[in-house]
Amino acid sequence: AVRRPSVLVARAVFPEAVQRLRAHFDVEANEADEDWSAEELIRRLQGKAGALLTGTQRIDDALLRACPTLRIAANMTVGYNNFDVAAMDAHGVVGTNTPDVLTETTADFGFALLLAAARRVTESEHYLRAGRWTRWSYDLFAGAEVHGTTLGILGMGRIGQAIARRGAHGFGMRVLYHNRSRLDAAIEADCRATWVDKDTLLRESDHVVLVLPYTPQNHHIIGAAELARMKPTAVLVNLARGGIVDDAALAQALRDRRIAAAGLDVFEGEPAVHPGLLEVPNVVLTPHIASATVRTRRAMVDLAVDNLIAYLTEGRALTPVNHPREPRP
Ligand code: 8YV
Repeated sequence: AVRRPSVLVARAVFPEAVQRLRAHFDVEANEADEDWSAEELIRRLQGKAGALLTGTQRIDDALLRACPTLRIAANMTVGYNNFDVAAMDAHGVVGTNTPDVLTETTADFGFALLLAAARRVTESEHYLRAGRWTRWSYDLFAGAEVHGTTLGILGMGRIGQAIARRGAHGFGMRVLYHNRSRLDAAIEADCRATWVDKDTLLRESDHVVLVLPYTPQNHHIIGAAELARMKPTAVLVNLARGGIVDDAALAQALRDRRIAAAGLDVFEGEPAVHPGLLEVPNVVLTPHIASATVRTRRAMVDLAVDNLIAYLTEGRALTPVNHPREPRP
C-alpha cells in the first residue's frame, strides 16, 4: 500500500479539523495545553512529517535543515512573521496563511479596543466592581471622542481597509492612512481614506490604529519619538504584532500622559506583558484575541487544513505566501 503523507498538528485545534486531516493523512496532534519548544517540534517532525499545521512556531533555516521531509507549513494565522520566507524558498518548503477569513472580525475588535480605551470602559468597570461608585459626577470617566474625529491607520492591507470603512461610514471619521504604497483610487474612495506620510499621520490623527505586518523594517516603528509626535489626547491601538511598538516607551508615554490611552491586543515577548503596561490605568489589554470569534477561529483552522489537503493531494496550496522554485518532492 502507498504510504499516506504524515501531518503534525503542533497546536490544539478543533477536533473536527484533526478528523478531516485523519481522513487523508497519518496525523500526530499536540493535544496538550502547551506549545512544543523548538527542539520538541524538530524532534517530532524529523524523518516523518511532510506537513505542519502551526500558528506561531518559528520555521527557519535550522528547522528546515533538520527536517528534510517537511514540504509545507500551514499557519492558522494571517500574519506569518514566524516564517523565514527566504529560508523556506531555499529549501523548497511552501508556507500558507489565512487571509480574508478574519478581516472583518479583526476590524471589529479594532473598534472594540479603540472605543474601550477612548471611553475608559475597562477602567470604569474596575472602579464599579471595586464598589467605588457612589454618585454621578459630570466628569466621571469622561474620555476621548471617537465619532467624527480623525483616524490614522498605519498599514493599509485588508484589515486596515476594513477598519477604514468602519471609521468613515459608521463613525463619520476622517481617515488618513500610511502604507508603503498608495491604494488604487477606487479603494481609497470606498474607504474614504487619504494617503499621508507617517509623520503627518501621527501629528494629525486623533487616534492611531496599527495593522501592519511585523518585518525587521517595522520593528519599533512606534517608539518614544513617534509617541511624542502624537496628540496628547490620542489613543493608540495595536492589533498587529508586538515588536512594532516599543512597549517600554509606550508604558512611559501612558504614565506621563503624553498620549491619552492605548488598546493593545499584542505585546513584545507575549504572553509576557511589559510590567509598566500592567501598572498604568489608561490602557486596555487583551490576550491576542482580535480574531477570536467561534466562527472565525473555525474558518482560520479550516483554511489551514484546506491548504494542507490541497497541497499534499494536488500539489497546489490555496493561500501560499511563497512559491519555491524547486518544491521538495
Ligand atoms: C492569531 C493573528 O489568532 O492571524 C494572525 O496573524 O495574529 C491571530 O489571528 C494569533 O496569531 C494566534 O495564533
